[in-house]
Amino acid sequence: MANLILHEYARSGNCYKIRLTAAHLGIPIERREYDIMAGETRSPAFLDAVNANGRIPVLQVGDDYLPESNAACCYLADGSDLIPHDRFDRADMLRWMFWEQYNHEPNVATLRFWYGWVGEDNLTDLQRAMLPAKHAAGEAALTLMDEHLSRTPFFAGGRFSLADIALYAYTHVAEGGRFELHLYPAVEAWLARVADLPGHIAIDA
Ligand SMILES: N[C@@H](CCC(=O)N[C@@H](CS)C(=O)NCC(=O)O)C(=O)O
Repeated sequence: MANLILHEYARSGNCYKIRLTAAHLGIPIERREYDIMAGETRSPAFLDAVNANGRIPVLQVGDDYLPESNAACCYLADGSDLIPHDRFDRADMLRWMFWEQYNHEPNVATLRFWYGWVGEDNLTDLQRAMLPAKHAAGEAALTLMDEHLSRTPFFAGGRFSLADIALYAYTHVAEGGRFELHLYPAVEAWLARVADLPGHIAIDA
């Protein structure tokens, strides 16, 4: 495999997904840290060379740059047991990863960021107006996960896959977004199952 560099902000769940995938597969990755609060991913140099979308994570593969956390996880895990070999299960894994980006991350991760990084007193009027809707949408996502996980140990194909990694990243720190995980017992049991797997690593504090 070509030399791998993860352009990241270590406390980001999106960046953690990629490190967790690499840890499970025993793939070494060099890490390059950016201060997103100081706008380091918005500099002309970053926009020009790393990601025109101004965000991390970006997985650098040799001279090529791959933004989007779930795409980077797919690159690393290609051909491994973290991606189901069965055609339907593989598509089902992707279903949960797309769902994570549309229904989960924009609510659960965004509230963690607003409360934990921006600070409640510093939110704009628009962000403050969005709080109830973000909470409701995050709770709906956790409820749907809880219902699914009451019927199956992992998200797709009955076994651990990238879908679990994608969803674990921000769910296990959802309390930072003021979500109450004890309300979702099947989610809590799944979080413990994932954390107990060999190869698991913690997010950077
Ligand atoms: N859909 C993207 C989301 C990337 C994203 O939102 N990155 C955030 C940190 S988690 C970021 O770079 N924020 C800095 C900024 O927007 O300036 C992914 O999954 O990688």
